[in-house]
Amino acid sequence: MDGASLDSLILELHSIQAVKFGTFQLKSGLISPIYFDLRIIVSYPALMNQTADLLHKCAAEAGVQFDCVCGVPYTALPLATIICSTNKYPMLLRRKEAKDYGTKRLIEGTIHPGERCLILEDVVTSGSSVLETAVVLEKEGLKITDAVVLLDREQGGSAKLAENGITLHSVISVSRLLDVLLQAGRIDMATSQNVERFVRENNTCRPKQNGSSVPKKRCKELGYGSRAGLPDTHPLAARLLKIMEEKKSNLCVSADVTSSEELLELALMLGPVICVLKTHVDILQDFTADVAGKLKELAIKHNFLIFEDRKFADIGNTVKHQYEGGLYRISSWAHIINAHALPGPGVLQGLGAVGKPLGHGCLLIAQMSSQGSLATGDYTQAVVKMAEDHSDFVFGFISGSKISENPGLVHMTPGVQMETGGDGLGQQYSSPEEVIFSKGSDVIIVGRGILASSDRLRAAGEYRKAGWEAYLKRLSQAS
Ligand code: 5BU
Repeated sequence: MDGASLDSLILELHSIQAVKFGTFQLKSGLISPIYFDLRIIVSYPALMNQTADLLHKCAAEAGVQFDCVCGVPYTALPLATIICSTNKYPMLLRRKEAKDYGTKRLIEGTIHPGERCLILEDVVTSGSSVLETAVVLEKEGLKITDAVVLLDREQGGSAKLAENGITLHSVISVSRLLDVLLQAGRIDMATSQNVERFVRENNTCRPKQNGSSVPKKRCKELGYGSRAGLPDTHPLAARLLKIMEEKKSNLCVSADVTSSEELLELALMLGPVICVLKTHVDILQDFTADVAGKLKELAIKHNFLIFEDRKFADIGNTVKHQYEGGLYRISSWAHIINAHALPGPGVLQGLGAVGKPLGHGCLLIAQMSSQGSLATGDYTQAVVKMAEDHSDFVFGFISGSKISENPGLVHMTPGVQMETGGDGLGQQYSSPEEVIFSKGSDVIIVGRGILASSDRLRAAGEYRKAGWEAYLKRLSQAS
């Protein structure tokens, strides 16, 4: 989806106070620092059209197949009307209450049992309103496989729907909304962090207890978007998984260049097609704080995360200084860092003291792509254990394959090229298909496979396509 129209929609929603910050008591009794009142958009016809258009594009880009559309009453009803009228889809109208006279129908419109109905919603928190509507439609013989929502509060709704066989596609995530409003100076950092904390601590989807209702369809493997909504997923992993789902990209480019100008050019050019940009800041000849600032701006503009591949590996006190201070002040611009587990948990205590309050996260290096690496077997297993013990800061691994069954953890794999082989200096390459489909990793990290190409944008497009197709193949084989 076009990032610029998304950002303009977010700013517009904030301008008309459809998004408010303060202290609000929710229906559930919870006190929330953010409130969405999207009912107000009916007073802004241009915004209504823009919103309807983005909802429609969101479903289309996800390749959702459907025969008719039904909005969850009430806010989504006019939006469903615009989408159906503009794109010539039959619509179904859901009543909140059955009439106590006449037909007593809960759904108005012509129902063709067996058809697929797409559900539309304005805001999803727990997913229960979408589920209620799905139940009513299913009673009429309709098939519900997908729902599209304008705003996902990222509090467990998508996981709950996934458990019930419904894939949720969202136009705006709370994390994106906060980024855009922060960047535009509409909110300050404290407000953004307060909302992030609230979202993290008030996840409505808890793991099912034994004996509770059995989901209709248990997915052997959840998609990136559903994993983002799981209660135990670290907020940064959730943000990354959402970006991957939104941009249909599991490509991290390894921007191993030595000039800052080239680094920024790469970020500008490849930003739209990647989920993460990986740096080695210490190979830049001309790094300045200004470069980091510009990189951050590009990350917001093109919705990717920055990963400094610093591989911290010292005692806690030292890594704390290396992360926060020195020439590079890594913690001020990198969302993601990585660390070796070799020093023991102290390395995470030191890094976490700096990174946790900033909402950053760390990947533990569990395996390496280089020939003869000692990070294998028991060492790798011990790294998995260390990650589980520090799940408030560690959100995944650098590894050659999937090494943890926890769907909240992200696996990122370097040493990827279309042509397998090596570089003569120990690097060993696997293909995107091998890494994502056969080995079950989540993100391909590609450096020279893209950088050495005379057309880097085209090469990145090819890696993105190969990585995404391998992921879709994996999902289709699992279900
Ligand atoms: P390449 O050009 O795609 O080979 O670059 C790979 C990048 O990933 C490079 O920046 C390495 O430092 C980085 N890397 C790796 O190749 N293997 C590993 O095990 C780890 C990082 Br950890």
